[in-house]
Amino acid sequence: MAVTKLEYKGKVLDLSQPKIMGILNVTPDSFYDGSRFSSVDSALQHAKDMVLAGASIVDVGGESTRPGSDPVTEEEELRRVIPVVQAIAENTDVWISVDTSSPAVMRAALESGASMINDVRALRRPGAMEVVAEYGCPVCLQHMLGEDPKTMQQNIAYEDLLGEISSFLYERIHNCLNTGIRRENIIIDPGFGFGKNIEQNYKLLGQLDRLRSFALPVLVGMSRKSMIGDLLKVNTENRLAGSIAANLFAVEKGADILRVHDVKEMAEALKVFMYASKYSKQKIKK
Ligand code: 7PJ
Repeated sequence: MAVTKLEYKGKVLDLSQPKIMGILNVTPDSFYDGSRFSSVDSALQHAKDMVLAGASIVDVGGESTRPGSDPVTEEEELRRVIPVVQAIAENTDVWISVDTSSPAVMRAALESGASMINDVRALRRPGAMEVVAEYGCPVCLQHMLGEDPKTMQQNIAYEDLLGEISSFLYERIHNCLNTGIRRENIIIDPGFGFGKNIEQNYKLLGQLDRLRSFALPVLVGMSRKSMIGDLLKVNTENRLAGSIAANLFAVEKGADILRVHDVKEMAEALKVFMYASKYSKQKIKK
């Protein structure tokens, strides 16, 4: 049976229609200024703005995973992320996701009101899988070639891109189930830009429907990434139209959650796209 909703502590996230996850970076070094907030008040305000604009999920991240970035200490990540999660949980009803690979940050975030863990390393850090199993929360498992954003763009080679991404996700899902994480709580993400060059990113997008065989919700993160910028030859400020096009294409191919910086524009584009698809003979398959 396909998973079409997420549930945690009485909160439900309906995935019968695609949903928008707004990016909230609490890092000093994210690649796009428009998603970066340094005070708790401004971060909370941006979260509220994204909810009003149509975000169903806010994804709070305190560690930059841009290619080549340096890791932050766990203490620093906790200091950046937890007050923001607390503030959002106290002041809104939105589904809060935390973009982290650290078991300590996961635990503290879940204690502070987060509803979901988003891990670009797919719970590979020792202890991470156990924390998610213990709390029984939803988790997004993302594919990344290797385990380190500092080196993931080196030696990019696949014999069978979609096959290798699927095998990786299959292995992580299997491990999660063995650790006590329920299948209903698993979301998968092929990890655009995480150890993939431009052609590989577009091949992945073009064949995204192959991930449907998992019958699990699919999350995609392409917003303002280099796969858009390199094709259009534009800097991060000028990647909105391209990002929207890529995300709508992903919806057509079965994406359930769109992780984006520009919530209002994405929500409007998605609304028009979904409205037209009501009349299409070829339904967006779930
Ligand atoms: C992703 C992410 C993504 C998921 C980032 C950026 C880099 N989490 N965190 N999927 N990307 N699940 O936003 O450019 O693609 S950070």
